[in-house]
Amino acid sequence: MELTPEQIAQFEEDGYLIFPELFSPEETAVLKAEAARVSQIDAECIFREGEAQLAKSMFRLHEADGPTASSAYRAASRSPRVLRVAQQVLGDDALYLHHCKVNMKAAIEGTAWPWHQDFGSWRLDGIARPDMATLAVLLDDATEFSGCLHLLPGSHREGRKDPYWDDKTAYKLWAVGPTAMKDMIKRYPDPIRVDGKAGTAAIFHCNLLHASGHNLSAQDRWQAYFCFNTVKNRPADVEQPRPDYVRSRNWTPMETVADDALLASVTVS
Ligand SMILES: O=C(O)CCC(=O)C(=O)O
Repeated sequence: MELTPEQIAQFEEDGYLIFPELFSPEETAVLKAEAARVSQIDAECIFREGEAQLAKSMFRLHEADGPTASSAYRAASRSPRVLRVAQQVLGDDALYLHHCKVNMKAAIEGTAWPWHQDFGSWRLDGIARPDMATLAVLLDDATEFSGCLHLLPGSHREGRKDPYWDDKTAYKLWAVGPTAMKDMIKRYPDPIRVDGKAGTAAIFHCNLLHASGHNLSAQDRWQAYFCFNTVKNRPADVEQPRPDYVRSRNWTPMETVADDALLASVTVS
């Protein structure tokens, strides 16, 4: 999938692009069913929340091996609609996935992600430059009520903000505190919602501020995330590196597959 020069300029200006219904209902149903299958597995790379211990975040679905491996996610991550888009916004064809995950915000119970920049965590993985972007795919219709993602347009241009360690959430992360966030929200256009039909996707820069609220609705809100880095920006050694499922050491440049590979994966898996 080729972006126009205007779309690339818009990514540089706003820090994101949105693609309504990038994946068809059939493709999205495959990704959703695969996420449901994987969520039943007991694995170190699946984080759970609440009394019912519902899956909140599951990692490493894109690799060919490991307990959470899924041929559908592997195909999706290499699809021209995912990998080729990431190559163009990052201006580099040699990319790998720092990680791939599915965030599952259960109806009524699924909790918030505070305002943060992904590079707040990824820098600590030993990555030198913010030459990274994430492509998110809605696996359910998403609304403000169900806790859709919000992006603060243009906020990536200020670079990284000093984060604090937020351990109040089910999946703990480096977040940006209230003082900096109030200041940023006042100075930038209103946050935009990544909402709409399942299959809709957004790609956003790793310094773009984003957050999402509690799922108050009766519908689950699941989303897949493909977090790309350039091979030449791969992490340097750090003390006590995070596990491979979140800080991948598979730095082989990814190759695109046929655009219908995701649906074909169902028949071969
Ligand atoms: O899934 C969400 O609502 C937000 C997830 C997110 O921002 C993250 O995992 O970094």
